[in-house]
Formats: sequence, C-alpha cells, structure tokens
Amino acid sequence: MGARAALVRPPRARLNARTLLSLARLFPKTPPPGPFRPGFWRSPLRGRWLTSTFAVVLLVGVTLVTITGFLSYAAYNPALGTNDLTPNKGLLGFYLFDWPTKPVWLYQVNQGVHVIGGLVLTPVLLAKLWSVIPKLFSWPPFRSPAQALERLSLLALVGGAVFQFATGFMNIAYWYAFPFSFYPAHLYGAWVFTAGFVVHVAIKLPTMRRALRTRRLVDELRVPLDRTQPEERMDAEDELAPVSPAAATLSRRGLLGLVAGSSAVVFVLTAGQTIGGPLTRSVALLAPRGRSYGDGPNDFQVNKPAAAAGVTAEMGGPSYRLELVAGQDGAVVRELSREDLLGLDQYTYELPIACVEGWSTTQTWTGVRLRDLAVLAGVPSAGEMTAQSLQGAGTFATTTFSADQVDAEKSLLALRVNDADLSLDHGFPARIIIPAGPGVHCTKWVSRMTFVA
Ligand SMILES: Nc1nc2c(c(=O)[nH]1)N[C@H]1C(S)=C(S)[C@@H](COP(=O)(O)O)O[C@H]1N2
Ligand SMILES: [Mo]
Repeated sequence: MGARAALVRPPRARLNARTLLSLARLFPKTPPPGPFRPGFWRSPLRGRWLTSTFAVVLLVGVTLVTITGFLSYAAYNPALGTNDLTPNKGLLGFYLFDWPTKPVWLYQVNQGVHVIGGLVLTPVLLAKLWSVIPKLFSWPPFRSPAQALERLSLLALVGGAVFQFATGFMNIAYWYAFPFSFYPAHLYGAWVFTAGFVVHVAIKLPTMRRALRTRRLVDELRVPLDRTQPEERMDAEDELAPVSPAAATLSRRGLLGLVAGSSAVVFVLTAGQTIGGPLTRSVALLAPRGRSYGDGPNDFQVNKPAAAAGVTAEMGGPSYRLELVAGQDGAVVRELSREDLLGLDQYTYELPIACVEGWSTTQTWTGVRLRDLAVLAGVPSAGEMTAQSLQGAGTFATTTFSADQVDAEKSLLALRVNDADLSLDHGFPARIIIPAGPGVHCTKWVSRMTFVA
C-alpha cells in the first residue's frame, strides 16, 4: 500500500508545487505596504463576534427584504398581457403565481417591508462592511482554489448588495441617473445577490455560530469604554480581530448603539409613508413624496400628474367615452359617458394605493365594479381584462388584470374619491382601484377596457 501511494503521489505533488510556485511568483510573500499588512487594521472592536452580530440581523432582515422583493415582482402578474417588464427572465420566473386579491393591504405591507426594511438595514449593512474591510486586503489575494471561489462569491454578495441598495434608493428618490431601466436591473441584480448570499451563508454559518458563542450581547452591553478589550483572534485564519489592536476610542456597546440608533432614526423618518396616520407622517422627513398635501378630498400623493402623462382636462371632458371591448379582435360593444357610468350601481370601499416605491395612501373610493362592466361588455364569465389609459403609449398606460382581480368584490372603476369627483391628477374621469395589488395597476384616465372570456 505504501509503495502504491508513493507511485501515485509524485505527479500530484509536483502539480501542487508548480501551482504554488506560480502563485508565489504572482504575489510576493511580504504584502505590499499599507492596508495589506496585518498590522494596518487596528480597531479593537473588529472581530468575528462583532461581524457575526451584524450578520444575524442581516440574515433575518435581508432575507425578508429579498423575499418581499421577489413577491413584489409576482404582484405585477407578469404572465398577463404586457405587464412583464423583464420578458427575457426565462427560468428566473419559475416561482411566479397568480397574485391574490385579499387582504386589501397585502401589497401595502409587502412593499412597506421591502422599502422600509431596505432603508432601516442600511446602517447595519454599512457597519458590517466596515467590520470586514481587512478581508478586502487579504494577502496573498489567492491562496487556494476554494478560497478564490469564496472571494468570487463575495463579489456577487457585496457587489449585489451595494447595487440593490443603491438602485433601490435612487428609484424611490426618482433619481434615474443610471443608463438602464430600474425594473430589469433590480430584478436581475436580486438574483446575482441571492446567489452570493446563499453561498456566503452556507460557508459562514458554522463560523458565525462559533463566533457568537465567544461573547454574550447582554454582557457586552454592560462594558463601558475604559473596560473595552479587543476581540481575540479565533484561529490562524481569523483576519478580522486586529493583530496589534489600538486602544478603544468607542465602546462595543457604543458602536452597536450607534448602528441601532441610526436604523431607528431612519425608521422614524420614513415609515410614515407606508404606515400612515398624521403622527408618523408628520415626522417622515425622508419620505420622497412629501408629508402634507392639504385636507381636501383629493389631497393625497400624486404619482404622475396628468400634465406629465399628456392628459388634458379636455380629454376627460364631455366627449369622453369609456369603450368596452369584448374579445381580442377589438370590437367595441359599449361606449359609456361618465354620466352613464355614474348611473350604474355604485359601490364604496376603503382601499389603499400602495406604490412599488413604498409609499401608500388609503382613501375611500366610489365607482362601478369591474365585474359589472364585464357583464355589460357581454363577457360575464370574465377572464382577463386589459385597461388602456387616455395617456396612450407608456409603460403603465396599459395593464392586464387577472380573472380573479376582475371578479373581486372590491375591484372598482372609481369615479369618485372621499365623496368628491376624482381630480384630473388622480385619474378623472375614471380610474381602476384593485384590492391587494400594486399601485402601478391602479390605472388612471381609463379609456378602454378589453374583456376576454
Ligand atoms: N395612466 C396611468 N395610471 C397610473 C400611473 C401612470 O403613470 N399612468 N401611475 C401608477 C402608479 S405607479 C401609482 S403608484 C398610482 C398612483 O396613483 P395616484 O397618483 O392617484 O396617487 O397610479 C398608477 N396609475
Ligand atoms: Mo407606483
């Protein structure tokens, strides 16, 4: 057996030696001066326990933000009509399902968790990135194929996270400074990030659990600055705890407090846009859609004003007719003026508009049920319905609704809001309001509805 092993081993050994040699030639043994030297990073707070503490928060929080993000895409019902903004998604759409129509606040909560969650986690993400900076300057950069693969997965993880958070912020701030469309970029970015995230969690979970056992959070919260000791290196591979720690200038509990406090402030400054109510809204200083709109019946957020959509008061004036179309071939079976619509059975429901950007607003809407319009169109066993806006072309000017959405008790073609006629900016003469769905599907200025059986 010894002889056989000796026969087999030499070629492998030579291969390893050669690989190591070429790696060594690429990277000299002594790291270049500066951040690549182990003594460069001196904060006594850095270490696996601190990183793992942030990691636990992110593990739970980022998972929630990721899941609600993918659900938000499902809420667009991309399988229907031209709803899909990423038609080339292929297998990545494997999980899609018919978005429900109950409870009415479903998308409001989903999107609140997604957007507010992403904002609130930002200080934690930054703190965690700070805590692992020494790893960015790990030397030599490549030690083994496994380590190289791990570093590659970090590219997807960190690159993906930064990209997702950045495009998310920019989207809710209407700052479209990037040369690509937000929706596909944010969706594909989510998949890149998720791949990196899953690999990272799988690799790091054991280390994280070991590191968390080295200290207890409750004890740590009692340690003041003058008793703050550096974290100890857990093993030879530990690149986080400092080799030559400096004296602490901030206690560990001070750092944790700073991060938790920052998240709390971000929450208070933004959550009002989703949660609503005068108190939370009045302090939502960072809510992109502002905080006060006046107290008239139509004084609530406007996503796209009529002028920006090219819709004029004249287009919604006396000549306005809603065309009901039966079947895909496009035969108009009914034309209804706004007076005709007001003559039909009216229903009133309190329903939120919940925008993908995280803000929402609950109002009292009055109008005609979509299912009644299906009957009028002569398609009572309604399947899908496509609504077209006076706006003409444009991404959100046409939306297709599922059979369940058309049939839902609370799905309205709203004519009035809070006992007043809709304002032009809120979709006069008629707009769609559906329960549980995304705001983007509450099509304003509806001019034509096509029902298919
Ligand atoms: N025709 C049309 N309808 C539209 C939009 C639009 O751009 N065009 N924006 C949608 C979006 S993204 C949202 S969140 C809601 C906002 O409704 P509001 O402006 O009445 O608050 O309207 C939806 N309806
Ligand atoms: Mo929206």
